[in-house]
Amino acid sequence: MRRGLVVGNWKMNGSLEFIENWISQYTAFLETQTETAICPPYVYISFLRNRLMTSAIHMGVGAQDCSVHNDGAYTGEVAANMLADVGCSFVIVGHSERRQYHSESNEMVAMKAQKVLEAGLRPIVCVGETLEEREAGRTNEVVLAQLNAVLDVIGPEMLVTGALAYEPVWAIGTGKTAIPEEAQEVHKILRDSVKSRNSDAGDSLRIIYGGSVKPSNAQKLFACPDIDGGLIGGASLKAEDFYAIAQAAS
Ligand code: G2H
Repeated sequence: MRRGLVVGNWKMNGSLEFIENWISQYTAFLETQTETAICPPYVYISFLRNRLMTSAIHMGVGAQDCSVHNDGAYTGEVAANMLADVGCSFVIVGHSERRQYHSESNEMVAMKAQKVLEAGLRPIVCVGETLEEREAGRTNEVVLAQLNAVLDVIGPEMLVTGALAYEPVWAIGTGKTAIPEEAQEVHKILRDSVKSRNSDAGDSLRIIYGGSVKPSNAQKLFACPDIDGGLIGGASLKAEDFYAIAQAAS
C-alpha cells in the first residue's frame, strides 16, 4: 500500500507576506493522512520551513531544482547539499519548464537526481511529453527515455526514496488535464518499466500526476490504481485548494 504524496510547486510565485497568509489559512485545516510538501522559490525555503516548524502543520519543504555541481564558480546556481543544509527534504528535477526554458537534457536531469541523493535528499523526477509528441504517437517512447536516463544512473531502488512525476507538457498551467484514463495508462507504463528492473521497487514507487490538478479533478485522478498523488502548481497557491487536493490522495 503506497501512501499518498501531494507536493506543491509554487514555481516563481510568492512573497514573505504571501507565505504568512498561506500558513495562517492552512492552519485552519485538519491534518491529512497524505504526505505533503511545498517547493517555494529558493529564497523562501528557510522562511517557509521556519514558519512551518513553529506551526502545527506537518509538511515538508522542497526545492524546484538544483545544480549538477557541488560547489564552486557557478554563478546563480544552488547545490543539493545547500538545500539539505537549509532543511529541504525533496528536490524536483527535470520539470518540463527546466527542460524547455533551460535546455536540460535527460542526462543532466539524471546527474541532478544523483546529486540530490548524494545530499541525502529525495528526488522528484519529472517526465512528460509535449502535445506534438503525443499527437505523433510518441508518448511512451519519450517518457520512457526520460525515465530510463535517470534509472541508468541512480537505479530503481534509489528512485523509490523520492517519487516519479508524470506531467504531460500540454496539461501544465493550461487548464487542460489529462483524463484519468489517459494519465493512468502512462503511469502504468512507467511503473511496469521500473518493475522490469526491480519488481519491489516498481510496486513501492510513488508515481504522482501533475498538470492542472484542481480540487474538482483530483479525486478521479487519484482513484486510478497507479496514480499515488500529485505535483500541484497553480492550485497549490491557495491553501484551501492544496488541502482539498491532499485530502483527495488520502
Ligand atoms: C505542472 C504543475 C506543477 P500546474 O507544472 O508542477 O503545474 O498544476 O499549474 O499545471
